[in-house]
Amino acid sequence: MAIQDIIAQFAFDGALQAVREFGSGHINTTYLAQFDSGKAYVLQQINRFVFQDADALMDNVFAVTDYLRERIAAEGGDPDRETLRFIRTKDGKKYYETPDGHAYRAYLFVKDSVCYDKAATPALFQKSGEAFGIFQQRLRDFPAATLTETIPHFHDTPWRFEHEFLPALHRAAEAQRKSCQEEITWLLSQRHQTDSLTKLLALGRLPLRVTHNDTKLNNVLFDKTTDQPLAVIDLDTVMPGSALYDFGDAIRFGANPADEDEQDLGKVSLDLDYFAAYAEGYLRRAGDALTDDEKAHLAIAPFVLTLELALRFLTDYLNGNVYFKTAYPAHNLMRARTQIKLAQDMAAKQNAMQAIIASLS
Ligand code: ADP
Ligand code: GN1
Ligand code: MG
Repeated sequence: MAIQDIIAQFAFDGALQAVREFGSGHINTTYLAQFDSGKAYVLQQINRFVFQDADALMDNVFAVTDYLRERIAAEGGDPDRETLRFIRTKDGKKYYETPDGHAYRAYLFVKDSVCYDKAATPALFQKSGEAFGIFQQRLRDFPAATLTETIPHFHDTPWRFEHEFLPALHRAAEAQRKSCQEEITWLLSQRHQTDSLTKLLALGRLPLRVTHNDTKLNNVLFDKTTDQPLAVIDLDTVMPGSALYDFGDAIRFGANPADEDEQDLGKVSLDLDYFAAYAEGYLRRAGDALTDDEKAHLAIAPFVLTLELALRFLTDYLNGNVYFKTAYPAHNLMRARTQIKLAQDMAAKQNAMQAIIASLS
């Protein structure tokens, strides 16, 4: 179905002027549609391999954004700039399903906004920490039980090890396994580290909260002129989780000066200045939404989340690249390598991270 015909299904303001693909995510396909009313909208094809229950997914994001809009309005903010405004179809549905089963949803494009794949300075990264801290603070009383866990076991690192990585390893052809033997050996040696966060949740030492679960820097919108953080986007994985998942994943992606798929591993490391800047911004804004136990364990989260992503990327490589978008056959292997290098650097800097958190708490 032509993209123009899909756009025509939504209750947009004005007549379509132009549409183009944009964004750099690994999961959804994203379009920007410009209208003669002066408004622009983001149209996204939902990846149904990743999100099997589109109804539950869209119920989640409508519920969370409606809740955030109320909170933002009560604080005197602008809900159309500080969170996503989803647009229903002309017949009132939360997404449009094409006759051949593809699902699309739409929301308002935030004008004069920008997303970064990399923070040029620690100060900018600190602002993304503020954005996720504010997000956590605003959602602290959201009724978690009303949300569906759209991807079960999303940050259940030991589950990903046992039920995804090991089976993929056993299924893979020998040649494929040999091409990443070193990575496999290292990951197998880290099995005992996979449950560092989940065991704390199971013991009740970490509370289950409504969290974002995909806190990459490019999931924060900044104001194009002032560089102030505007909104947290990419809300598909908002589910019950741990604040430590959000903190760890943000550090994993944003405190490494290299790209997630950098081939020169010499460039991959944990930058402690970036770590300190993010932690300061996040803690200041999340404030009393976090418990002392959560704060005390923040420093171990980046390692666990980085180990988890190494497992997920290598699993997808062994499975023949069925989950993440890839540009070449060894793309997921390159991503797994950067994550392993980064996790090793984080392990070496564990005490330094702990000292920074202690100085901020
Ligand atoms: P993905 O799941 O593919 O990562 P995102 O929801 O993160 O999809 O969107 C991809 C990119 O599109 C973002 O990184 C951002 O650059 C841009 N984008 C998404 N939503 C908006 C919005 N409401 N306003 C402006 N830009 C947006
Ligand atoms: C995916 O959609 P995107 O690119 O923001 C993935 C995250 C990974 C990330 C790694 C639903 O996020 O879990 O951390 O890639 N999202 C999903 O870059 O699996
Ligand atoms: Mg994204």
